[in-house]
Amino acid sequence: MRKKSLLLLSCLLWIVGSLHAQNPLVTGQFTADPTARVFEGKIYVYPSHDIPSPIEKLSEWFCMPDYHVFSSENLTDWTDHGVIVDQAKVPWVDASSYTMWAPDCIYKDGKYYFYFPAAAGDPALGRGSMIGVAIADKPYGPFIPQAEPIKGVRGIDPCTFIDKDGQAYIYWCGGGMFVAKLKDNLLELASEPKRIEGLPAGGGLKEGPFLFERNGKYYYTFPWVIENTEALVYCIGDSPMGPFEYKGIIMDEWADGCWTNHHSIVEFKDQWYLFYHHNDFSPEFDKNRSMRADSLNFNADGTIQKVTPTLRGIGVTCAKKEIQLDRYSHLSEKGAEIKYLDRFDKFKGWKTVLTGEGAWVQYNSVDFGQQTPAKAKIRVFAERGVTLEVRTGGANGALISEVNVPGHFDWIVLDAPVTGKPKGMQNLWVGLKGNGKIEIDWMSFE
Ligand code: FUB
Repeated sequence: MRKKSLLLLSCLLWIVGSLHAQNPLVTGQFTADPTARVFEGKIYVYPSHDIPSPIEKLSEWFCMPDYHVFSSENLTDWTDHGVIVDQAKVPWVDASSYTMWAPDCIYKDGKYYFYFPAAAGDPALGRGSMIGVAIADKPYGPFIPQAEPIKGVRGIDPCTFIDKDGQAYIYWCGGGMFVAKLKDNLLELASEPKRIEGLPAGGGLKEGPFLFERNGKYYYTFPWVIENTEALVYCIGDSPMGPFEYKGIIMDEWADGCWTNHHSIVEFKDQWYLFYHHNDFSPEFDKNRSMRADSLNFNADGTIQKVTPTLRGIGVTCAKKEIQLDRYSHLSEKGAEIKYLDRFDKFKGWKTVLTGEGAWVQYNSVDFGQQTPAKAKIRVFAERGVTLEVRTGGANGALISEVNVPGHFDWIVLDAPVTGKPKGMQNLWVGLKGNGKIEIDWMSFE
């Protein structure tokens, strides 16, 4: 049911889709701390917005001026709805602080409530980060900010949750991990802040709480520095306010030194997804991050299966689109590498470099639709002539095209006849026939 509907949408929507598809989900700007919600039958993602700092004070730190919201119907094509809240337009926020860290959004009674942290401009409101609310009639705004932050809350990373009985809760961190009940207006605390009980001891910082409910159990999830960088971990409890019992790791710490991770977990069309972030477009500076998503699965006892981060991510790719093979599902052990297309402009993305016999790349879940394509198109760079084999279903799958690439000294887009009859959803495999070296940007079919 889920695969079928995503499959249909993948080719219908590619013409209007405006943004990148695999991991990271968005290119051309940084997008951190993604909170994904399902509103009006679509996924809406509310990330924070890292920028390279225009002010010296924050040149080595987080610099976050505003929020965009992104939506997708098919998990492949993402629409950027633009800026929804800006530090310069919230009455209580210090407009030069660049402190708009991880946000959240929930729906109640026809309104969308967007929660965001920021430093206040007026010291009378308090020092450090406060949490404000902006309200809209639609998930993409326009959002009208409240005049003042929520009283009684100091901290960052708000997460909100409305239980089946209608009671709303807010979670945040700041000198510990806290929860409080919210009043019906979702703008004021209805109880004193309470420290979350049952969290694991030891390690380093815990932050970024995200709570969701499944089968009557409450999952309290958060990033935690167990050793070196933030792992995503979870606890389970019988009440939204805890106590919770630690259950384990959802995603391991980043091995490459990116210090933060920040996530949300959402069910969409019968599949659960983990949204998180990594510094894909900024490998040398881990405060410029990009949001990603991968599928998340549960065991029969309700525990969460560990998620391995992938580049392929989620969603089906229409065969008519530029298929970015460098966001691969599998890569040969020898002779295959992924590199930036332009190391001075990383938003241009990546290329796959295949060197020597037996080098290949596989990209899963490509939707060929019901009409067999007549030709393949491929953007490549090869100084000497090579031949590529294109197959569906892996190295031993059906050969659908052989692409003879002449030697050349610049990137070219080549056409090659499709001799096989690919239809429906396929895993695409591209490998070198014989020896040689080739760089591939993308391929598509028409
Ligand atoms: O994005 C700024 C901060 O980094 C977030 O608020 C934390 O959760 C961490 O991701």
